[in-house]
Amino acid sequence: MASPPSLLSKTFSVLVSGFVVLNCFAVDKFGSHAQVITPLLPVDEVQILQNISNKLNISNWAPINQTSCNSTQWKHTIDSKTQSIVTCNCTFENDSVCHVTNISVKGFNLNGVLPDELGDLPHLLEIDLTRNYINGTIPPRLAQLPNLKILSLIVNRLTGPIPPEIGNITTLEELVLDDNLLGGPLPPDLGKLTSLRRLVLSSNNFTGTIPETLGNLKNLTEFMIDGSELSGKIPEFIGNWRNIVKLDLQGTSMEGPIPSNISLLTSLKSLRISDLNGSSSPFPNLQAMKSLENLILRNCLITASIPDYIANMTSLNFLFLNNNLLTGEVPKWALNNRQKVDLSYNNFTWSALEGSALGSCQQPKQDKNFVSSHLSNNNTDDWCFTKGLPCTQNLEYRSLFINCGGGSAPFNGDTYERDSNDGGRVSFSFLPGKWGYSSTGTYMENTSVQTSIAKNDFNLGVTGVYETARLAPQSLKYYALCLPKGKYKVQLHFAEIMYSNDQTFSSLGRRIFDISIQGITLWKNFNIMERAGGVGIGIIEVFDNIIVNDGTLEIHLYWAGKGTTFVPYRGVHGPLISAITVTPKFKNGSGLSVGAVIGIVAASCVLAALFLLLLRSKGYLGGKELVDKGGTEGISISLV
Ligand SMILES: *[C@@H]1O[C@H](CO)[C@@H](O)[C@H](O)[C@H]1NC(C)=O
Ligand SMILES: *[C@@H]1O[C@H](CO)[C@@H](O)[C@H](O)[C@H]1NC(C)=O
Ligand SMILES: *[C@@H]1O[C@H](CO)[C@@H](O)[C@H](O)[C@H]1NC(C)=O
Ligand SMILES: *[C@@H]1O[C@H](CO)[C@@H](O)[C@H](O)[C@H]1NC(C)=O
Ligand SMILES: *[C@@H]1O[C@H](CO)[C@@H](O)[C@H](O)[C@H]1NC(C)=O
Ligand SMILES: *[C@@H]1O[C@H](CO)[C@@H](O)[C@H](O)[C@H]1NC(C)=O
Ligand SMILES: *[C@@H]1O[C@H](CO)[C@@H](O)[C@H](O)[C@H]1NC(C)=O
Ligand SMILES: *[C@@H]1O[C@H](CO)[C@@H](O)[C@H](O)[C@H]1NC(C)=O
Ligand SMILES: *[C@@H]1O[C@H](CO)[C@@H](O)[C@H](O)[C@H]1NC(C)=O
Ligand SMILES: *[C@@H]1O[C@H](CO)[C@@H](O)[C@H](O)[C@H]1NC(C)=O
Ligand SMILES: *[C@@H]1O[C@H](CO)[C@@H](O)[C@H](O)[C@H]1NC(C)=O
Ligand SMILES: CC(=O)N[C@H]1CO[C@H](CO)[C@@H](O)[C@@H]1O
Repeated sequence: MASPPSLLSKTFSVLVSGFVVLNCFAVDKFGSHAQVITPLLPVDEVQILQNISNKLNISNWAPINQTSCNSTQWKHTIDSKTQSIVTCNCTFENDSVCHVTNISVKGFNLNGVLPDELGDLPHLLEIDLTRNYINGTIPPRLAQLPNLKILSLIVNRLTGPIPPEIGNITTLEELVLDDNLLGGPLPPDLGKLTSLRRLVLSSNNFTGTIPETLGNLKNLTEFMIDGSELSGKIPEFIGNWRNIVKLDLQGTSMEGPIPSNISLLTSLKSLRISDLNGSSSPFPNLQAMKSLENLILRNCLITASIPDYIANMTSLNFLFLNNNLLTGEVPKWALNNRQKVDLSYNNFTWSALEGSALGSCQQPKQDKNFVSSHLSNNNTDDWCFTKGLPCTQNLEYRSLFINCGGGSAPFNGDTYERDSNDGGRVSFSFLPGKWGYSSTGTYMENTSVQTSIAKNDFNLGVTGVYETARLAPQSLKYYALCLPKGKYKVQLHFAEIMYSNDQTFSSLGRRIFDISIQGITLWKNFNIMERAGGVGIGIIEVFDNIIVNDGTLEIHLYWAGKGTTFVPYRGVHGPLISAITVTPKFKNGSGLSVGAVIGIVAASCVLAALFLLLLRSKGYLGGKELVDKGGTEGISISLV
């Protein structure tokens, strides 16, 4: 990947934008000879722009003067994601006066502070400062802008709340603030923004409940609040949003059930809800959503069979209903069509039709994942489609070394096995009787990024097993299979290798996922960079005394919607792991006298896990003193 452009770079290519938005030169209609008048920016506007430029640390606008509207300095386009364009409307006062209408500086790594002075340019229609390194807070003074339509501040370092004053910009059509560090409750004043079409607040730290007033936003087409701490029930008033096309509620702290009036949202093309708390719910009524393209209801406690009408949704491309309590049989159409289907981790019953129709455990069907989706089945070859992945071979005493995402590699005196299968969409892979993984989800926002292998794009100095890693968009489960009963030590090796180590937007990634082993959540909101103290640093998380009872050891890394999703490009999120070590804590054949101990150990495991979570929530375990930055040996967490 090319290094991000620098404003100072000498090789900076300056392109004069092909579309001329301005009419900066007007013809004097009354002169006998046409005379060219240069329309000018008012002097005070020049000063305001100078101050904005200083505060944002924009070097390529200079020099700013009254003729800047007609300056090449104001039109740099490198590519669609990297451009700095300021446009003016020069038709004021008989085409003699210009005012700035659009400020769009995207992908330039601006490292200044968001300036109040943006509120002093009353003709502004658009402020777009996507993908920079800007800090500060959202200025309440923006509420002075009587015409603003678009405020887009995606991927920056902004903190603080959304000021209630923003609710006074009633012309606003797009408020797009995802991938920042904004927090606090959402102001009820946002309900006054009745022209709003896009409200995108994902990947921030908002708290509280969604204000009732948002039910007034009848023109909304997009509402996204993934990965925030927003809680409460999913509000009934979403039924008011009859124009909504895209509704994203993944990884919040909200509760089900999904309100029944979701059935009214007939324009929906993309519905994505995940990780609901609360009680189980029936399948929401989606019958009228004829245009649905993406349907993701993941980990939503849905107890029902899949309704037949889904088969009639001809535009449906993604059907991900994994990690629910779905019952009945897997519908035939889900096995045969061209949709991407993930029904893994459910409670389906086996039907005589299935078997080969599901694919086989060694040869997955393209774009389908049915791992662990059935309560039982009658065919030992189909073991991986049954809950718990029962061992159908002999139990075998052994250790396991996996180089996730890489080839076979020696490391710390052991040989780590190859795990370099990058089938892209192939979502599971098993060596029967040995080990395997199942990956769910898709990088939906960026269909070109479908790799499941992380690349060290920024040339971070990582070595050994840390050079490569396996990635998953949502959930990654590794299984050690057919292990004898007993206690095992699990070591998980991590190094963040997808973000840069500099002061650019590519360094602003926050990869956050949960770690569970044997179904017990041992880390919520695990962040490799935070634990290791930076990018490109290997750490090992050690989990001692993991109990295997029924042959299978399950390591689950799970993206619950938290963290950034647009750094360094759209779609990057989800668990990443470099290597896995599993070693038995007993000697081969040394009499597995663990039986009696298991109950006690299991109980203390739960207690220890709860204790750990408590410590984490109190901040005691977040400290860097536990992390050895110097080497690859990291902290050790002992469960018992
Ligand atoms: C620009 O900033 C300077 C220094 O902070 C300040 O004195 C001046 O009033 C500002 N001008 C405008 C037009 O905001
Ligand atoms: C402005 O940005 C340049 C590099 O882009 C940096 O060297 C300089 O320190 C920044 N200035 C301020 C005041 O932050
Ligand atoms: C404004 O700046 C441009 C360079 O961008 C320069 O060519 C022009 O002479 C300046 N105009 C005035 C009035 O200073
Ligand atoms: C420029 O401003 C005038 C007056 O507000 C408005 O009528 C016109 O549509 C604007 N032109 C453009 C291209 O936005
Ligand atoms: C913005 O970040 C700079 C360092 O990059 C820091 O010096 C400054 O205090 C921060 N300003 C605000 C308002 O957070
Ligand atoms: C919004 O505007 C109204 C009337 O213009 C004003 O009374 C109110 O104080 C403003 N609210 C905020 C939060 O600025
Ligand atoms: C809502 O959208 C419609 C159709 O685009 C438009 O006519 C109407 O003015 C919008 N309402 C508001 C309050 O902006
Ligand atoms: C999110 O907010 C909570 C408190 O509301 C705070 O403890 C936490 O540090 C914040 N996280 C981030 C990433 O800002
Ligand atoms: C699906 O469409 C077919 C043909 O249009 C129709 O006969 C059938 O009733 C529909 N099924 C459901 C469950 O809506
Ligand atoms: C689903 O299966 C799990 C066991 O895997 C069981 O505990 C649960 O009761 C089942 N739920 C339903 C609704 O069948
Ligand atoms: C599975 O086996 C049981 C008992 O052996 C039998 O009753 C049942 O019909 C079989 N189910 C299927 C789907 O073959
Ligand atoms: C940079 C820029 O837009 N320059 C334009 C200024 O106006 C003259 C006359 O209309 C154009 O020829 C330039 O291209």
